[in-house]
This record gives sequence, structure tokens and C-alpha cells, in this order.
Amino acid sequence: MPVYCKKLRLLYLWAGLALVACTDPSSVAQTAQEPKPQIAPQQVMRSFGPGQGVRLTREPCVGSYYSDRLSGDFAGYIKLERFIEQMVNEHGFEREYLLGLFSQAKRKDWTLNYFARSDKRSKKPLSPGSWSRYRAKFLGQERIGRAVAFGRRHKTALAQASEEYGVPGEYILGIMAVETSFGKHLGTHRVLDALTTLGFDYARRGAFFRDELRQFLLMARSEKLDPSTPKGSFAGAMGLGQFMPSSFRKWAVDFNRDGHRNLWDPEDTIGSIANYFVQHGWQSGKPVVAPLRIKKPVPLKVGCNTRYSVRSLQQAGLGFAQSLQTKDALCLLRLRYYKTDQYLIGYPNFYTITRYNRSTHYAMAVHELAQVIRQKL
Ligand SMILES: [Ca+2]
Repeated sequence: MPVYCKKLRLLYLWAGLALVACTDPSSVAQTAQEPKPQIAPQQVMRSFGPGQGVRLTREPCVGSYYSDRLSGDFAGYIKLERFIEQMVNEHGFEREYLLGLFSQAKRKDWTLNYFARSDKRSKKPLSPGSWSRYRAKFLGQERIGRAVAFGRRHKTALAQASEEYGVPGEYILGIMAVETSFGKHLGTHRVLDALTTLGFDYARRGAFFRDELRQFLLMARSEKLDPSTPKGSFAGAMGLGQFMPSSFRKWAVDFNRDGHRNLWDPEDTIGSIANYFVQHGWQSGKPVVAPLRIKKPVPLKVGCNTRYSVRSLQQAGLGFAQSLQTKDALCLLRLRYYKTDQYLIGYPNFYTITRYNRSTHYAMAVHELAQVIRQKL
């Protein structure tokens, strides 16, 4: 039984609450002999007070972490100490548990160097052949073969997701293909290290990563995970579909109905990606892209940061068939092959794919993979 858990039980007793977080009744008597905890009872009452009933039924944290101060790579990090206080006061975590947990977190210099280099790189316009190179990387036979094998193995769950959410299985497979090639590239970085490093040593996006760290601790508690065990990308994305912790909490689903939302479980991932798509506007049965015949460069911004009405595209000199008469906001896409550029219209479903990753290349690779996978399956 972790030390923090015993202490938590004692706090509940002091607060006069009948409910005991840890369910082993035999250990309640032992805790009465333990030294007085540092947290005053009134703080406990405040943390678990009226209107915050959810705290009474929450799960205890997993892992035997305990320290009365921050040591290790993040010793002396005032912002991390403040963050811990926030998790204690706002989410009812045990202070000593978090101090112990973060005392063994590692600062990842490689990740900081990577982001520093990436920030310095100027955003150059895409060069000829940029799409050809990207496409070759993600539409290889090996990745497609893994998609077909995974699709056959999980065809029932894919059919069920397609039925329930209206998202075709081949697009769900397309996402998993690009993200991790069905588990081949899950990432080897401890999520705790990645998010702590980026949250407290990467000034430009620290607030974003601190919030992801907060969501990660809440996820670990609700899913009964030791927060030091999950591994993922160097930026903290996890599982077959590379969900960030905030995405997990908002959009992951327990698709195999075993009581857990598990980002490493194929069926939960299938349902979670489908749910993510629907929550970001996927329109069942609607198209994703349509090619345009344009011979010379178009004086309009390409990509999905700017979206156009059919009328505004027509006014810019683009001609359309009648079938393109739609009130939807459209993306104008440009794919650069070595010798030519191809222009396309991206419908709202294309925009939805870019909510998973903002890159036009990414969404186009998912779309093209989906076409190939559908044919092969
Ligand atoms: Ca599940």
C-alpha cells in the first residue's frame, strides 16, 4: 500500500468523512497510529468540500511516490512547485506524492534542442517535389501492408465505428498508418519526462505543455496508471493514434467497453479516432477533396488556414463544375510534385482531418492511404 494512500485515508478520517478512498478496511485502524500529516484538516475539507463531490469518488493515484521536497533534475523549479500546489488545491492530489513523482522526472535536453532548432528554422515556402517526398515516406508498400493486416484483424470494430460514427474505417486506418504505422512507432519517451521538460524548460509553449501535464496526471489517476510508465512521442503524444492527454480526456472512448479508455488498445483507438473526427465536424458520406485543373499559379493563399466560399474562388478565376456548388467553406490545396503543382479543393471533411494535424501533407497522406486501403480491403 503506497504511503500517500495511507495518509490520504487518515485525512479523510480527520475530515470526518465516512468515505474512505482506499477500500481495504483492515488498514484504517493502522493509520490512526501514524504521525500527524502536514496538511491541515480545514484544507482537506476545502479540497473535498460541498459542490466538489466528484473528489469523493475519485480513484487514488498509482505508484509509491513520496517526498517532502523536490529533488532530482527539477529541484529548485519554483514554477513546478507552484504547479504541484495547483494540482493539490484544485484536483485533490497528495502533495508528497507529486513531490516524489517529479523528483524522479528527467529533463530531456535532446527534446529542448530539437524544439530550439525547429523554432529557428524559418517557414520557407514549400519547394518543388515537397509533396512527392512526403508521399513516398507515408505511402510505401510496407505501411499499406500493415494497414491491410490491421484492418482485417479488426474489421468488426472498424465496421462498428463506421456504423456508429459515420467515419469510414479506411480513414481511421489512414490516421493510425501515418501516426504510428499501427504501433511500430509508438515513441520511446516517458510522457512524464517529455511534458515536465517542455512545461518548465520550453518558454515559448510552456503554458500549453503544463496544461497537457495537468491533463496527463488526471488521466493517469482516472485510468489507474502509474504516471511514470506511459511512453510516447518526445512531445507527449500517446498510443496507436498519438493522442495528447487533453485529447484523451475530451475525445477518447471506451470502445470495447471494458471500463477503460486505453490509447494502446486497437479497438479503443478505432472508436476514439472516429469520435475525434465526428467531434471535429466529419460529415458522413460527404467527399474529402476534388482535383482542379489549373495551369498557372493562383493568387490565393493555399492550405486550410484560409477558407473560401465557392463564389470567392470563382471571383479569383477558378472555374467549377455545377457539382461544386456548396455553401461550405473550402480549402484551396496545392501539392508540389517535382515538375508540376496540383491544385485541389478541400471539403470540410479534409478540414476535419487537419484538426488531427494541421499539415496539408498529413491530411492528404491520410486521404490517399484511405483510398488505397479501401481498394485492398
Ligand atoms: Ca476499453
